[in-house]
Formats: sequence, structure tokens, C-alpha cells
Amino acid sequence: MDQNELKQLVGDEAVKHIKDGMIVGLGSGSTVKLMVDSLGKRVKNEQMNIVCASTSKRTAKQAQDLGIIVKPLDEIDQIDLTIDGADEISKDFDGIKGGGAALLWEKIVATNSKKDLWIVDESKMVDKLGKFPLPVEVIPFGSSHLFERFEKMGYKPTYRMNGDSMLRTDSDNYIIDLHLGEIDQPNELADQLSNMTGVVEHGLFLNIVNTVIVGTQHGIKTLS
Ligand code: ABF
Repeated sequence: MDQNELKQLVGDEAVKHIKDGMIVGLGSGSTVKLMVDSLGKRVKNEQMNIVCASTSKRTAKQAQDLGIIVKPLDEIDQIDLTIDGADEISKDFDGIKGGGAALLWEKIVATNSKKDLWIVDESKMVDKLGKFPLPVEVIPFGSSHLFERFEKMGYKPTYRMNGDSMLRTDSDNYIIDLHLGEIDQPNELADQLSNMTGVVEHGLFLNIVNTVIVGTQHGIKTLS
């Protein structure tokens, strides 16, 4: 199976974890997009009554166009289950997310959920995090100075671009990607980044996910 077929496989499997009456957090990315399409079919066929909170404007529109009720997170008490993608997942269930520039809303939704489920194709499973550039959401004001600090720290920063202009997140911030190669101490790095003035959030998702559904050439693996 190619990568897209593996994504479809895990998207369909994740929908089975959604029960009638649930409040569901919807992540972003191409794997989640396939999952939402599958969820839309199930909601329609089974007249499922679920309410969703979304981590991106794009996913919210996709779900609403499929007849799924989407409410702002602040109108929801607590999310039962959030389903999201990821860019890298280590053996310790640590993850790098934010390749889709939605990491801030994703982390807010994930940390307001009783359970978090990630759906990935097998290419995302790694021994050690860091080959995928670590996204860091920063406020534009003073970001050039933050960028210089990252350079001096040897983090090989680049601004996330959208064509010829700086990408703006749903919160109108910038993303700086750090090309670290390998992250030996993710917890220490997360603490360091969180304490840097101007950093809004980073893409290290540590101690968050409960279950990972992996699409492999030998079928689905559900890890928890
Ligand atoms: C989103 O899904 C992002 O956090 C992550 O970057 C992306 C993975 O995208 P895809 O499913 O397209 O590989 O959750």
C-alpha cells in the first residue's frame, strides 16, 4: 500500500473509536482529512449525534460541509476524544507536531481532552525525534532577535514561508522551524523553549497521547 492508502486505513480505523454522543476534537493534516471524510459518512449513515471542536479553520470547514456539528472550543466543557496526526512519534510516545502550522490550537485541544489518539502511517514512527524540523510558534514582534538566538544555539532556524511571504498561523503568529537532527533530551528542550520570551508554543508533544494507530504494510497496529 502507498502512504495515502495507509493514511486512509488508519483514518477509517480511528472513526471506530468515536461513539454516539461523544465530543470529539479534530486535528489537522492529510491523515485527519481522510478520517473526517470517513466520519462524515458514518455521521450521515448512522445519524450519529456528535459535536466536534476543531484545531484548524480548514478542518472545521471540511467537517461542517459534511454535516458534522462543529463548535468553538470555548463553548465545549470537555472533549472526550481528540484524533490528530503527527509528524514524528518516538518509542516513548513523544511526538513532533506542527508540520501543518496548527500546533498551538492542536496542543490546546489535545490538553483539554480526556483521551488523545494519533493516526499515522508507519513512516512517522522513529527511534529518536528530531529529523523532522521542530516547529516553534512565535509572535512576530521581536522574532528576528529570537531567530538570532536560535542560530547562536546551533538550532539552524528557518522561518516557515507561505510562498514569498512569512506563513501566518490561525493565531496570526510566525513559525520558526528548528533543524536539530536528533533530540536527545526532549523534556529539557521543551522546558528551554517554553521559557524563551516570544515563544508562544513548540511542537514537542510530550506525555499527551494515549493511543497511536499506525498504518503498516502488514496492516494496522494500535499502540497504547
Ligand atoms: C497535524 O498533522 C500536524 O500536527 C502534523 O504536522 C500533521 C501531520 O500531517 P499528515 O497527516 O498530513 O502527515 O496534526
